[in-house]
Amino acid sequence: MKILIVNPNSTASMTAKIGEVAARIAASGTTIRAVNPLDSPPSIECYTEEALCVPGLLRCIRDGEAQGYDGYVIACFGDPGLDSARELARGPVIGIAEAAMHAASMLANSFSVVTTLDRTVGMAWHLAERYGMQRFCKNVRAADLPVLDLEDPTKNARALIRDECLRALREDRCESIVLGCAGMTDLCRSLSDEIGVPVIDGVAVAVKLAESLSSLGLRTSKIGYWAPPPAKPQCSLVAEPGR
Ligand code: 2AL
Repeated sequence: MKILIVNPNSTASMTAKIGEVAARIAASGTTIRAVNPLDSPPSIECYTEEALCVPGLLRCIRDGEAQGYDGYVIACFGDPGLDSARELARGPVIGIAEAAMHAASMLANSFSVVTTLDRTVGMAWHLAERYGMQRFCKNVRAADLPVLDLEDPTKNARALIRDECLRALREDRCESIVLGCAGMTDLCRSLSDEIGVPVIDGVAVAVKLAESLSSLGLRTSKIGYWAPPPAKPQCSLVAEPGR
């Protein structure tokens, strides 16, 4: 079984961290590879950056199909390009926000999302609505932390996130926490131990979901909504940059 994780931002240290955490939790027969486009924004913190990352992300999925991957994870909390990726892939494609929110709804009666910058709060609410999760989502809170501060040990990211999680438990009365960025993946276990409620990292859940759906022989349906995109002249969705 081969699972390809695509971090759609171009920060290689974050991709490596995501790949290490995923390899630790994957089953022994599963090969994990984590990649990122070279030409996408270094972090994705608004809708424009989401749109800019999608062509590179789709090229990663296209290449994954040529290399015979069984399933894919889109490792960015906005789940950018999720429907398009499903049009290109045979195997399951899982977004980390949809994975985390669904898992949270099965582990607790409610969750709050702890995300990075304030401007991503509305984006996470939009996702909760899209996935039918408003009934479980008590709040979306920003730790006021740029995504790339998660890569900088001097920025005290873990303490800021922990404090926001504790405020969520106190003020929102939520029963679990969803981490709102793929770059938080390495903090999940220790935060869960420290604050005493399930802390859900979408990267881990998405890897296990892609793995289990694929092991059940389940693939993306190709008869309608996620059928392959039609070929159109001068309009290759996945053309190389500059071509
Ligand atoms: C993210 C994420 O997961 N990766 C990234 O670059 N931005 N999400 C976020 N809420 O900031």
